[in-house]
Amino acid sequence: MLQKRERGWWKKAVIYQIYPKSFQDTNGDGIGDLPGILQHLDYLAELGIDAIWLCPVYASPQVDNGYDIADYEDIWPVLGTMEDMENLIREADRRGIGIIMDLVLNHTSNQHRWFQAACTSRDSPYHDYYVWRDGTPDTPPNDMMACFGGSMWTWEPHVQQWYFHQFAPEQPDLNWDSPAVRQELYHMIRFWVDKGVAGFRLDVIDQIAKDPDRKITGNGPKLHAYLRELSREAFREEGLVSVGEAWGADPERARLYSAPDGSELSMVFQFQHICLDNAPGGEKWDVIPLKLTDLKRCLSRWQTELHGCGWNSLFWNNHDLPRIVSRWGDDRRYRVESAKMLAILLYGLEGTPYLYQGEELAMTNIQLPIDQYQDVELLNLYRDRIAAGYPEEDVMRSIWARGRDNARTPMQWNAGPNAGFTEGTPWLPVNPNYREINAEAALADPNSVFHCYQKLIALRKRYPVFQDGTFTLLEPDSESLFVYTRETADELLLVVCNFTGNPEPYSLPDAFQRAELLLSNYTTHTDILQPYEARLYRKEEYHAI
Ligand code: TEU
Ligand code: CA
Repeated sequence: MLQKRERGWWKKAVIYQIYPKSFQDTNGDGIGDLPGILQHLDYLAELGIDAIWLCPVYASPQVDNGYDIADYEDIWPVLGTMEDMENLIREADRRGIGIIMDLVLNHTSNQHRWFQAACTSRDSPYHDYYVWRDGTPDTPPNDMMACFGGSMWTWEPHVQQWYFHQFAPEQPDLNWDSPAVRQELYHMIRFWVDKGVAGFRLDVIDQIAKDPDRKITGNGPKLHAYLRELSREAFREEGLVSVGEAWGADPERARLYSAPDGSELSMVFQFQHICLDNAPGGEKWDVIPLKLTDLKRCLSRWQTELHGCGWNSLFWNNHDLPRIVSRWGDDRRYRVESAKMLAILLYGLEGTPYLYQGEELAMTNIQLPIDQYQDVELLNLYRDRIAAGYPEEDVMRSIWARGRDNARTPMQWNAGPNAGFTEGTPWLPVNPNYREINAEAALADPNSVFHCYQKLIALRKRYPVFQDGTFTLLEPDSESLFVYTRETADELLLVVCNFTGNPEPYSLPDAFQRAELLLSNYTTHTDILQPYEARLYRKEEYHAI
C-alpha cells in the first residue's frame, strides 16, 4: 500500500528532478532508462529528497526528448516498460519518495493517434482536438513565430488547412476549448493517479488557453477557468502536488495559481529571476551580466508577495537551463564554494526547492562543437542565426552559455569510463571533468557540495522557520552581498552570501552576535567574507514568561 500524503506535504519537501535519458543507462544503449533510476534510489534517499520530478517517460518519437508525447499511457520502450514504471513508483515509495509525472497538456506529438486521425479528415471527431485555420499553402494565418524557430503554423495537405504549434511542427497544440480534449486529459491524469504517483509537473501550463487569432499564447482569457476545472476533475486528492511551468507568471498571477484553497495548483515555476541576465528585448541567447540588486529585488518580491497567500517554487536549474555554477557562480576557481553559496542562498528561502540532477555535484556547463549537440532548440537557433549572418563564434558563445544540452550531459557517477553512466556510447557526450566531479567522490568527501545539500535538506525539515518565516532583505543596495532574514515568533534565520569572488567586509547584526552558525562553506569566519562565502545562522527567540 503506497503511503498517503497530507495536503501541503510539499511545503517541507525538496523535489529532485531527473532527466531520464541522462541519469543512468543499464542496458548499454547509451540512453538512461527506468531501471537506471531504480539503481540510484538509495543515493537519492541518502541525499534526503522527498519526491522525484520525472521528465516525460511516455511513448514519443523524441523530437523534443519526450515533450512530444505519442501515447500518455504507455512508456517509451527505450526507457523501459510500464512494469518498470510501476516498480519505480513502488520502490521509491518504500524509501518515502514520491514520483511526480511530467504532463505535457499543451500539445502532443504529431504521431499521437489523435493527430493522425485529425489529419485524415475535417470530419474526424479528433479534428477539433487541435487548432486549425483555413487558408492557402503559401500564406500562414498570421506571422506568429514558434519557440523553436519558424512559423507557428504548418500546412497539412490532407485537410488543406494550417495547424497551430507553439513549439516544433511535430508538436501540434491541443485545442483546450474542446471539452472532449479536456475530458480525455483528465481521464489520463486519473490513470496516473491510480498508479500511485505523488503529483504532476505541468509543462507550459500557462500557454494552454491560447487564442491565435488575437496572437495570444500565454495567460489566455480562459486559463484560470481551465485550471480550476483541471484541479476539480483531476487533482481531487488533497495530497497530490501540482507544479505548473509558467514562463509568463508574475506574483499576482502566481497568487491565483497557488491559492491556499487548492482551487488551482500547489505552486508554479516562475522565471523572472532566471531571465535577469538576458539582454533587454533580446532572447535568452543574448547574455548580459547579472546585476545582483536586480536578483535581490526580484526574489524579495516573490518572497513577500506570496507569503501567507500562495507558495513559491525555488530553483536555479532545470533541463532547459544552463548549470547555475557556470552561470552565476565560478566553475573554475571557486566551483565548490560558489555552488554551496548558491545552495545556501536558495534553501533559506520560503518555498519548495527543486534540485536538478547533478546540481548536488556542482556539475558544470560544457562546450561542444555544434555537430555533437542534440537539442532541437539550439540546433534550430544555430541554423537561423547563421542564416541571418551572425558570426559563428557569437552563435557558439550563445549556445555554450544558454543551450539546453548544458543540463543534459550524462550524470557523473564515478571516475570510470563514461562517468559510470553507460557501458555503451552516451547519447550526448559526458563532460570531461567527470574524473574530478562525480557522485562517488562527493559521497566520500564530507565537505562536498552533496553533503552541503544533504545538510540543507535536513535543516529545512528540522526548523519550522524555513517553512513559515517572514522574509526581510538586508543590505538592499549592495551589489556584492545577498543578506536576508526569515522570522517567526520563535525563530530567526540569517542568511549571508558574498555573491562575488572578492573578499567583502561584513559585520554581523548585533541580534546575531550569539546566534548558532548552522552551516557555512568556509571553516573560519571574520568580518571579511571570503570569495563566495555563505553563512546560515539561527537564533531562538526567548519570550519573557
Ligand atoms: O519548456 C517551455 C519553454 O518555453 C522552454 O523550453 C523555452 O523554450 C526555453 O527552452 C527556455 O530556455 C517546456 C519544457 O520544459 C521544454 O523542455 C520543452 O521543450 C517545451 O516546454 C515544449 O514542451
Ligand atoms: Ca538504456
